[in-house]
Amino acid sequence: PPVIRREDYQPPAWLVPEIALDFTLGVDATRVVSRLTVRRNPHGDGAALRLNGDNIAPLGVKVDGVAVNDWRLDGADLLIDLAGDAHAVEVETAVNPAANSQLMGLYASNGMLCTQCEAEGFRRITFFPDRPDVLSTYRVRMAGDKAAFPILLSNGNCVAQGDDADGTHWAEWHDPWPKPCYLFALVAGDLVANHDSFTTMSGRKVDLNIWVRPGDEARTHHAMASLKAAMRWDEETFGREYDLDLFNIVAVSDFNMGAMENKGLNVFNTRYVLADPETATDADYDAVEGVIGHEYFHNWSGNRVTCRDWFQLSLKEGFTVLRDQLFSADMGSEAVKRIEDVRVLRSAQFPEDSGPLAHPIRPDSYQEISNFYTATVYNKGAEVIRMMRTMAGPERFRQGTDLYFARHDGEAATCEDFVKAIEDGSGLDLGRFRLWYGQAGTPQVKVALTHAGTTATLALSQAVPVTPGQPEKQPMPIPLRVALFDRESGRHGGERLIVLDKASDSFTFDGFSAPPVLSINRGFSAPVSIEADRSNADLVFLAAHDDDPFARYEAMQSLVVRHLVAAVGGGLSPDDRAAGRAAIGEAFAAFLADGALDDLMRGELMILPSETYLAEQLLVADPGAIHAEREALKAWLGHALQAALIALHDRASAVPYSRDAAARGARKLKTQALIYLAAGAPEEAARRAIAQYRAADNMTDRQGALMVLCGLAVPEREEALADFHARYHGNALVIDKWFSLQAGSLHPQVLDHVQALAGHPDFTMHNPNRVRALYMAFAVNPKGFHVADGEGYRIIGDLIRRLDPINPQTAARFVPPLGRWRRIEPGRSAMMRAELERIAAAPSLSRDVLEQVTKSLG
Ligand code: HT7
Ligand code: ZN
Repeated sequence: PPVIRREDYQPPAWLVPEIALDFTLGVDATRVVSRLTVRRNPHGDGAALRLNGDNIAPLGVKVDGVAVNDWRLDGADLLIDLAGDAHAVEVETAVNPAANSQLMGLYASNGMLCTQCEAEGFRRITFFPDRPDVLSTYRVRMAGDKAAFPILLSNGNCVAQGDDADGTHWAEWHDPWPKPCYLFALVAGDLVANHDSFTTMSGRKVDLNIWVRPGDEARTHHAMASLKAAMRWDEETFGREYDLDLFNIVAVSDFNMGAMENKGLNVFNTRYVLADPETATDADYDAVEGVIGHEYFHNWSGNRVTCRDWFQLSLKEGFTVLRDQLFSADMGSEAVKRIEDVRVLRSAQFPEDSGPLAHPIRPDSYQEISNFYTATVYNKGAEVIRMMRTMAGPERFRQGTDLYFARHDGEAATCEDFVKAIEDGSGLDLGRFRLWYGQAGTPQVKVALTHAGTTATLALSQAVPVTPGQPEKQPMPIPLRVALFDRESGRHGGERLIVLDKASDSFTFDGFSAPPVLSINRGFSAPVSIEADRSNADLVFLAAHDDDPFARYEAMQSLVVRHLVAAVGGGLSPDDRAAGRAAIGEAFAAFLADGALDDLMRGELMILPSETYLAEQLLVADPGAIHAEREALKAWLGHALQAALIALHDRASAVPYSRDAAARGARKLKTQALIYLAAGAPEEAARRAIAQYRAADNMTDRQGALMVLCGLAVPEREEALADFHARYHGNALVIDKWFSLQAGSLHPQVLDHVQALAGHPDFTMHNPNRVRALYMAFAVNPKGFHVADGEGYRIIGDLIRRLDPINPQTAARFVPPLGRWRRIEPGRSAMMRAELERIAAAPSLSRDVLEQVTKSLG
């Protein structure tokens, strides 16, 4: 497949200021007439009008009202030579939504019609310059059977509608804001809405609708509350006001990603809309709030200011992730949110950055853009902008974002435009900082603290690892929030922000009569790996005393990582092992009993570093050994702290259900306590888990208990699984949980379970949520995926081959777990590679899977 390169960017030869679309809707056949007003771009290269297409054919072409035949196809694109500088071009196409299993373009989902156009889906509907720097105003007319499609929606405002005598009806929509075609949307179906309204800061009333299938309305209240909170928050925090009189959200059950920010008509995976206590966990509620916020915030960061080309994807995604992270932090616990965000970064982005698919947040080339909707572009992208905010401070950062929005409103901008606006608005010098956009790899920072007289000296050095296509790296500015603690008082004299902008540097701190304890990268101020030679005693001290909650969590994680990495490497004597466990146990006991901690934070501190993150710490990892050592530590803690864990479980179980922080904290603790008891005292855990399951009046408790039972070979497991399936039969999102819990379990027969579930009548390869529920839960379950005989790799390899012809985008997302082979011990590594080769040898692979597999083997 051709490689698209950032450096080859050329402005479009033709602009399309206006487009009118006319849809005659049908599930099996939809006709589309598209009328474009085209204007030659004075900055273009004078070439023919290129209208991209994919899997469509032109049924008729007119130029200035006259049918023409002198168009030609170049691959899937339609080329028309036009003599003048301005023309009206009309093209007719037909599509079959029911046959669209890729879920890109116009497709059918449960009898409803909907679109997904980002990144390149619009070209599967009609011929158009499908690139984000061509902005048009849209007028959309759609007509269809009123009984099948009582609701007809598109972007902007509904300007006219009517009924026809033959049982069809029609609607016309107009969006006054010029937009790229990836933000176009159309929805037609039998939907009901939760209606509400919001008055903006300038006093304009906006009608809000969340559209769902009949019967689901009662589960939309949290989404609506989140939307209104997001609208207010963006006004208060970023000065951004909504700009239409109507905002529609539609929930669909067949969707490739989480949601889509189409102008005025967001389309959501049902997963991020529907929530009630009976069917959604606390984590599900948080995800709904976060994704509703994310898509809403795109109205400015993405829609009003869009991307010049897809290499700039992080311009909208990195910035919008940062905005949704700050929003969620403000809605709940800032500390817990930061810990969760860093956990996602470490488990999803760090492995990407150290593997064969590593790419900068602004990639230089791609074959299939869908493969670049990655944790790097999204989450590391957010971290990079967060660093600018940390260095500028929130007020000066806001001056930068104000300038960015003012300068580029209505434009298709670049990452460089963003950095320049932050630089000009905030007064920061971001000269070398721009390297963060172009260099892949997680910087490794080595830290040594020495002490002489009353001065402590912090010596730092950095190295950015080699990544594919980038053999040499330059040092980057790394902002580190640092505090030095006095051991006696347990306090520090103020935090300092230092910026390491060279390969190595040192910083001095005065006024210490004794060696202080170092707290560094507080709040995870930079997305780097820190290697600091700190004693267990120092880490236990920080886990107990650090006033930065993230640093407290980090000290705990470091203590465990260090112990487990040494244990896996075989470098621990029995005495060292006992000492390591004792230190961890001491820190655990301290925070379990710490009355000053809230339970949400206590629950975070209880979560051990993931096996993926532990594997990241090793050049070559043995997943079996990592799993065994981590489980052994859990068992030791579960046994050693049994009494405290039981007391915790009892205390938390007495808290009645509510959505407040204390009750959510209690629910989090209940499941955490069960996890440790399951490892150290399985009979006690099984007793408590089934009791928790039976007594549950909410999904958090029920799912937590079932998760623990799923990992135990006890009869209560079957009872709970059968009950859960019967209770929620027909509720797709909850049945997804039923699949995931089994596929992600610690049960010794997890592979057999996955294979049996693939043949379950509720399983289908055509619903991405269901595929992910079974197979992604399995692919990220190290116990199952890395089983020593390679069967886990075969399961995922087979899935990729079978799913690729149906839904290549989703299939390609399963390649990265196999792509880790270079960092895995030789036996498993060879089997992972062999599986990739088997996929590569398949007769016809999509561009999506081919790119990921070739790069993973390369
Ligand atoms: N901007 C949206 C991206 C998206 C997407 C991309 C490729 C294929 C399907 C997709 N659905 C949504 C989502 C977001 O980041 O807000
Ligand atoms: Zn986004």
